[in-house]
Amino acid sequence: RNWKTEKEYSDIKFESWEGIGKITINRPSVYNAFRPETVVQLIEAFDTCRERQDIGVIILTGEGDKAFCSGGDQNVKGHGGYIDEAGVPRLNVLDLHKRIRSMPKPVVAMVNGYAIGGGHVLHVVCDLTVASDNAIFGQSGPKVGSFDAGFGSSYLARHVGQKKAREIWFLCKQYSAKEAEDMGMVNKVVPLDKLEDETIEWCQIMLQRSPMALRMIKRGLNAELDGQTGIMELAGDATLMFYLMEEAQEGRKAFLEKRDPDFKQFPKFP
Ligand code: 2NE
Repeated sequence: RNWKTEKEYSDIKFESWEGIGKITINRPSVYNAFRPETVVQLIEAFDTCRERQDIGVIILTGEGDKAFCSGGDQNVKGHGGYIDEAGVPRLNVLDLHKRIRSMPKPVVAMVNGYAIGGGHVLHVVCDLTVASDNAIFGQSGPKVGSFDAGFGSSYLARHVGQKKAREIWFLCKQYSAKEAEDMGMVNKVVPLDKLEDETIEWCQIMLQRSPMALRMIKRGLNAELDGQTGIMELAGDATLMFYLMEEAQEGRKAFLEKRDPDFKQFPKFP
């Protein structure tokens, strides 16, 4: 595949090919742990994918065959968060979770090794997870002085159920890709050398589907869980669809033409 580099970054790779955006955490020496700068770069790449008309689905993965992501970089963990280059403590990965959640296009985690701690949370917040058979899943927060009681817990419980979610967090055990698939938090497990092919195939199928239909399904599934924020995003897309209708155009036209709008011409569906 002829992946085109979209932009050069220090901590990530951002590429695209035939409608697919591929974002790779590129810090293999620390098992693709993220520091604040990594997260800033991930957010920029995801924001670009959101804006780009020619990108319909996004893959998130890690460089190499050892790790998808091992969570926050323990080398820069300080008081109050992960310390950025300016010395400011941050937990900006939560902003990335929100971006992935809000992304009106499918996001697929292509898990190529360890998905541990905050790396596990990243695969949890993606819409789909395709994993290689050497992938290992687990939480480590309560072992290393951290936790994610947000999407990393509550949304995880929607995947695997409350008992399993509590087990994953309380015990911090590691689970094989097969166990993760059996629990319902992984969609498909394939041999490592087939991982990208399989993920691309899933992406290509989704690219053939109606983008608006996929968007509305994601919004609806999120809205059930995300309270007022979820309803707001679903409602925002309802407004988008309304703006595409003649009925909404009539209101705008009438205002600009300084006349009363004629909404009687539009059907009142049962
Ligand atoms: C991932 C795991 C289980 C792999 O174990 P193993 O034995 O196969 O490899 P090893 O030797 O531990 O790791 C390989 C290299 O990667 C570095 C290691 O220090 C090691 O470096 P060298 O000794 O070769 O120089 N490395 C791995 N993970 C790292 C990390 N997160 N930060 C910095 N360097 C890392 C094993 O490595 C592991 O358990 N890693 C730590 C996982 C972890 O605790 N992550 C943070 C959890 S908290 C979090 O992510 C978080 C959150 O809970 C809430 C919000 C935001 C973030």
